[in-house]
Amino acid sequence: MEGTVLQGIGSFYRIEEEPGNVFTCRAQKKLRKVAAPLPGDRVRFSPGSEDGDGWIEEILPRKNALIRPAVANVDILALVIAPVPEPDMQLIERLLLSAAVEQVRPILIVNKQDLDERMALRIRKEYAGSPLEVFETSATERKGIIQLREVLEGQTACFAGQSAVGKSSLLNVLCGFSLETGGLSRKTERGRHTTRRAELMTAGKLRIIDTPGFSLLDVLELDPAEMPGFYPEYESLTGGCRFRPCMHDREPGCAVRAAVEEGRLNRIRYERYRLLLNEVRETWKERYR
Ligand SMILES: Nc1nc2c(ncn2[C@@H]2O[C@H](COP(=O)(O)OP(=O)(O)OP(=O)(O)O)[C@@H](O)[C@H]2O)c(=O)[nH]1
Ligand SMILES: [Mg+2]
Ligand SMILES: [Zn+2]
Repeated sequence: MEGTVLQGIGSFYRIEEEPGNVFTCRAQKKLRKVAAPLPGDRVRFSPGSEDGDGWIEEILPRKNALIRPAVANVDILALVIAPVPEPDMQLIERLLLSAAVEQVRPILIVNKQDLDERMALRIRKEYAGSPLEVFETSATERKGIIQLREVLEGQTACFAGQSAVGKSSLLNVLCGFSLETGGLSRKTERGRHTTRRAELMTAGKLRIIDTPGFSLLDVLELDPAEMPGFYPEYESLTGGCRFRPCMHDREPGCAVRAAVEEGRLNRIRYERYRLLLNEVRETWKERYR
């Protein structure tokens, strides 16, 4: 049989053969050594005689796969931020880059608009000129939900972001799910990691993967030389740079930096780019030393 992996629980996987027909199977060690099945994966499996008895035989070719969150075959990466907990925008920058590398369309959702509307305005300014789409929502006041539903319909979308930004709350409102939601820890002002595992769920025309919030950072393996290509608004100016190729870092006569100096490109986002470029360089060096 063929089906889609909904969720992995230890060495068990829930696989949907067709809507409503779900099997629990294990993955052979041999297979897990090459690549562990991920939510969103299409797999070939033998269902076994009883539920939990079956085996995954093969992972079918992937369209794409993200490392963090670990999901496969997604069309949209919906990154959720909120005024609280305070966003780690460098983390968002890293996720945006990983989406670009895997050809996943990223969108940014600024949730909890009921608490503070200024954050979304600031973010829009920072990403002006980039292809990133920004949405403003409030899960508690059910605002911005219709606009969000419009882009998600017919797509497989993975929701990701720090713990307690409201990913599960948004999905409850969007899809009529009743996922568990949690508050912030009073001491640390951080999320409590309410969602424990990534899970693919369907509601009408929406296919959504809810994921646990993260607070740890992951590195990204990418040839630094490729990085400017993932910033189309920088790439369009590259013809004016003195050096070819130009990483738009410290090179003299860089047209991108000039645009930042003259206020035509956002400085905050540019500084994030340079910081991330340095991270990517470090990782690359360590790997190929
Ligand atoms: N004021 C306000 N609170 C919200 C909103 N959306 C979610 N919350 C609250 O934020 C807290 C965290 O919500 P969750 O939906 O559990 O967050 P999550 O991103 O799924 O968190 P993890 O599963 O831990 O990754 C809960 O107390 C929600 O009630 C919103 O739009 N406005
Ligand atoms: Mg959650
Ligand atoms: Zn340049």
